[in-house]
Amino acid sequence: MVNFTVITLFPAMFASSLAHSIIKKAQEKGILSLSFVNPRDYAIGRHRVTDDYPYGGGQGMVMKPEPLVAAIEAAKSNLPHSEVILLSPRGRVFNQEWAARLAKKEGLILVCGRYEGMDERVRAFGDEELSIGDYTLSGGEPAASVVIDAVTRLIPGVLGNETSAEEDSFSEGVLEYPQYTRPEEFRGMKVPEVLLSGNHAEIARWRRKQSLGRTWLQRPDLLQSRSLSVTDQQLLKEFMQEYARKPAGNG
Ligand code: 4FV
Repeated sequence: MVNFTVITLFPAMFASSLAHSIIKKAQEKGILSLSFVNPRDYAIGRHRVTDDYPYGGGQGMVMKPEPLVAAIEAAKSNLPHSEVILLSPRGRVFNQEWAARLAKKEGLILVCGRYEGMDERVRAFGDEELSIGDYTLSGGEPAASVVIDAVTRLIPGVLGNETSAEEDSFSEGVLEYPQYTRPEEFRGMKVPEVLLSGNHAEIARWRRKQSLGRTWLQRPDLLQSRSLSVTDQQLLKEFMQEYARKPAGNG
């Protein structure tokens, strides 16, 4: 069971994105819980402000530390062993391995920034800082949805047999093999013969070769960070030779 608590000024943003598909089913199965804490409920004063001008001047506004930290502490009081994750472009970039680690946690508190970001002192109340990529969002909420989706898929009991996390891209550090379904021919493009052969050993071999080959073509960085078995090296060599023989333009 994973309990997500999202600290956000805009809980309504999650209403639609998390009310469908596997997230909804996981909640119904009691494998996942989702709750929201709004820093505005911890803001003081008539206007309950949660942001203010940056010391030292500059564009935009900064999220005030008091409402944010009060919200984090309220969330922790419900689930003391929770891990507090600050969503920000300064964090380490999220990946499948990190998602798998978080799927084993009991409690995850996701803190969403807004405006130009959070007061630096809020970082003292975070366990980790997570970025979903090197670009700037208008708020941490989309990043929180990404984390919740990627982690939920890896919680045991969430995915039925129609999809298995083991075969996910990146679950093994390589890209997924190409997938095909009916019709056998579409706009002159045929399904590879081997997939129609029923020869499961040949199909598995073709799929492994495609995964390695496409990783070599599209994400060579993923191959650099791992050593390949002799079989995989042979399959990749075969893919490279076939690829080199292909007339340019139909990769
Ligand atoms: C972000 C990211 C991100 C920065 C300022 C929200 C924005 C605003 N979060 N991965 N990339 N956050 O751009 O996680 O507060």
